[in-house]
Amino acid sequence: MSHSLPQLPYEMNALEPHISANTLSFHYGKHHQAYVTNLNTLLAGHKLESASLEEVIIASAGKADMVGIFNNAAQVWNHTFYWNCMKPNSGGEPSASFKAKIEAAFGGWDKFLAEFKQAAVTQFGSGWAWLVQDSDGSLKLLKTGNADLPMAHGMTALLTCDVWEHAYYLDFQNRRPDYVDTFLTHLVNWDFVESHLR
Ligand code: MN3
Repeated sequence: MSHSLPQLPYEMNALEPHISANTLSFHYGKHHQAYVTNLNTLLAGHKLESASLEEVIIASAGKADMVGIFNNAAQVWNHTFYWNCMKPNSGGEPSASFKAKIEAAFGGWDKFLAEFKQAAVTQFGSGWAWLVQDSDGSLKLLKTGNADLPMAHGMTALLTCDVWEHAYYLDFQNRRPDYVDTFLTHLVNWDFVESHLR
């Protein structure tokens, strides 16, 4: 099967004034598209050519001869997940039951926000910050470098924030902490996040 760029779940300007249409036009239209194009090129004639995206990610994770396939497949998945982790006119909180789970796991809602921000800001270089559910059901924070993602470590992704510079540089320049604050305060789609709880 050939992989394709999923439709953005909102208009290109829908996240303004927080994330501009200019950022999304490059981030979705150029970067995400390039990962899809590169993946299809790398998989042409490959034994994983007809595998699903998740199957490609799991089969290539940690394999020295499939680094390029893993990086592009994981970035295709990560970006689709990231777009869906946001919605226009957000900025609320999760459902009472999900919020209670987060408060129990992290010692309070504000403590969770602070720890998520800390993970996102301290990921050195390019990568991702995540709220995940581990195999024992517990909620944890994770930061990963480059394309790495929770499913390669047996964890379920609930929420992610892209901290590659291409995600925020046009709108926030070097101010990654302001981008992460804005993401948490105005953009997270908590219904989507909660829908991945097992
Ligand atoms: Mn990105």
